[in-house]
Amino acid sequence: MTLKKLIVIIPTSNEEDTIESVIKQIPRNLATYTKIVVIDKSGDSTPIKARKAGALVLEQSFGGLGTAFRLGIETGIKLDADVLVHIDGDLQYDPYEMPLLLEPILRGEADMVLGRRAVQYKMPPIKHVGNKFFSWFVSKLSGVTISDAQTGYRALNRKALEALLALNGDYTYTQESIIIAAKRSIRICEVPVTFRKRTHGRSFISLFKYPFNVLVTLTRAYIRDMC
Ligand SMILES: Nc1nc2c(ncn2[C@@H]2O[C@H](COP(=O)(O)OP(=O)(O)OP(=O)(O)O)[C@@H](O)[C@H]2O)c(=O)[nH]1
Ligand SMILES: [Mg+2]
Repeated sequence: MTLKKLIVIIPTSNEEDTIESVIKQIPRNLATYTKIVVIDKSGDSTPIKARKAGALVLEQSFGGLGTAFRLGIETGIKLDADVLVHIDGDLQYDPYEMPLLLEPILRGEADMVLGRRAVQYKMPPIKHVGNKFFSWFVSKLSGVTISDAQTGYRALNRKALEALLALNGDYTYTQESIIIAAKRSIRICEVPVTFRKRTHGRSFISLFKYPFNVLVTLTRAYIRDMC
């Protein structure tokens, strides 16, 4: 498959220190046409900087990161994407590595490619344990072996985009998107990517809210798909 239209979605919540670098480092030679869309929920200068760097900015008026992801999926479909890449706006993932995520889709071997954080800084132990637990749990629920279910770097073809319109979670999307995709026969694979320490801004993850919200979302998704 040759890539005609690539849409890159970046969710941001107060990422004014990194958003320009993320946008500028996205390779522009991967498709005939590339559009970068920032889904922003910030009170800082992120949207101004994103527009200056050439992105289309959509302001998110309600909800959390799950809502932002879903808005990104709908936008990708509206803009007629062949492939959509979703990358966090805090520069923890490397935009130059985008071809690694596109390759399995372009070779026709996968519909959704997850950037597995293979080369990475040492995560705080609690995050590391949480990541291992939820990756195991998502693998059990989905029937697909996933080693990094919480990644913020992924590529999706049109078939995967349409399947993920079924997403419901408002708080986050990472684990639910894998369960929904697996239940709809979307071919999922993981490729190793680099993951860096956050150097600016703040994580949205709260150690108390996160596991609770994820468990509720996953249980709902599982029950919905079983019925
Ligand atoms: N539009 C939007 N973006 C969000 C929201 N919450 C977080 N983000 C963005 O989503 C991306 C992922 O959030 P992070 O806080 O980095 O989550 P994380 O990478 O799992 O956690 P850290 O490793 O601690 O950074 C970042 O670009 C955030 O700015 C939200 O409610 N709306
Ligand atoms: Mg982050």
